[in-house]
Amino acid sequence: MSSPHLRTYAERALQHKNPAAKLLLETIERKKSNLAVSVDVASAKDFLAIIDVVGPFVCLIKTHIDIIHDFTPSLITDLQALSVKHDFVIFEDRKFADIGNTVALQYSSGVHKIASWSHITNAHPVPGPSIISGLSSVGLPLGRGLLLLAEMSTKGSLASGSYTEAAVQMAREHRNFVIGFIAQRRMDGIGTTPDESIPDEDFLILTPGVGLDVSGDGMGQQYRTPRQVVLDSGCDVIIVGRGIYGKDPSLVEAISAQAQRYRDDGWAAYLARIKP
Ligand code: S5P
Repeated sequence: MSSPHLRTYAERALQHKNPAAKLLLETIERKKSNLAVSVDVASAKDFLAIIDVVGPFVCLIKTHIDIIHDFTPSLITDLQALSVKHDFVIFEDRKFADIGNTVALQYSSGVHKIASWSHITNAHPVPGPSIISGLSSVGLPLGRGLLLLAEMSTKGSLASGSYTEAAVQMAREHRNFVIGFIAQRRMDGIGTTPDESIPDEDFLILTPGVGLDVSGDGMGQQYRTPRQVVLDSGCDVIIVGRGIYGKDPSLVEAISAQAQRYRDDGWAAYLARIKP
C-alpha cells in the first residue's frame, strides 16, 4: 500500500480503527478542509465568538481550556453545541507530561474534565510509555485518541533526533490509542524497526507553526506556509492560531476571510499532493 500521505483522507478513514482518528478523517473529507484553528484567547465570550465564525471552515478546533479566565462548565456545553452546529472535532492541547497516575487524574478530573468532551488530546513522550498507559486507561473506553509531540515548531526545540525516533516507537506500541503526532513532517520512515513493515501504519500528522504573512512571533515560534507543510512535508492538518484571528477577536469579517484563505490553501496543497 502507498504511503498514507499519498492516499485520500476518505480512504484513510476507512482503515482507521480508532474512533477519534476516523471522525477527524471523515470530517476533513466531508468539509473539504484540513484546517484546524487554535483558539488561544482568554475570555469565554471571545473564545465562543471566534469558534462560531471559523466553524464552517475547519475540521477541528484546538483549545487551551486553562487559558480561559472566566471558565465555567457551561462553556463546554456551548463548545459542544458549536461542534455539532459546524461539524468539527475538538482537540484540547493539554500537553500532558507527568507519570501515568497523575496524567490519568488530570485528564479525567479537576475543573476541566478534559476526557469527557475532547475527542483528541496530546502528550509529551518525555516520561516514557507509562504516560500512554495512564491516559489510555481513561481515554480508550471513551473512544478518544492521543497525539504524541514528536517535534515542536519552536526555535531550538529539543524534540529531535533520537527523541523523535523514540516517540514514534512508543506510538507503534500503542496504536489503538495513539493516532498520530504533533510534528513538522511525516513520521512514517522514522526509526528502523520490524514494525515498519506493518502495511496499514497510518499516523496522522497535525502541524502547528503555520502562517502566511509572517515567519515568526518574536517569542520563538516559527511559521511555514500551508503549502510547505502539506505538500512539501506531507503533514495532514494545519494548525493556525494568530494568523487567523490576529490581535482583535472582534473583527468578524477579517477572521472569516482569513479562515477561508487558510482553508483554501491547505486544501489546494492536499489536492496537489494526492494528484497522480
Ligand atoms: O510545536 C508546537 C506544538 C503546539 S501544539 N508548536 C505550537 O505552536 N503548538 C500550539 O499551536 C501552540 O500552543 C499554540 O496553541 C498553537 C500555535 O499558535 P499560533 O498563534 O502561533 O498559530
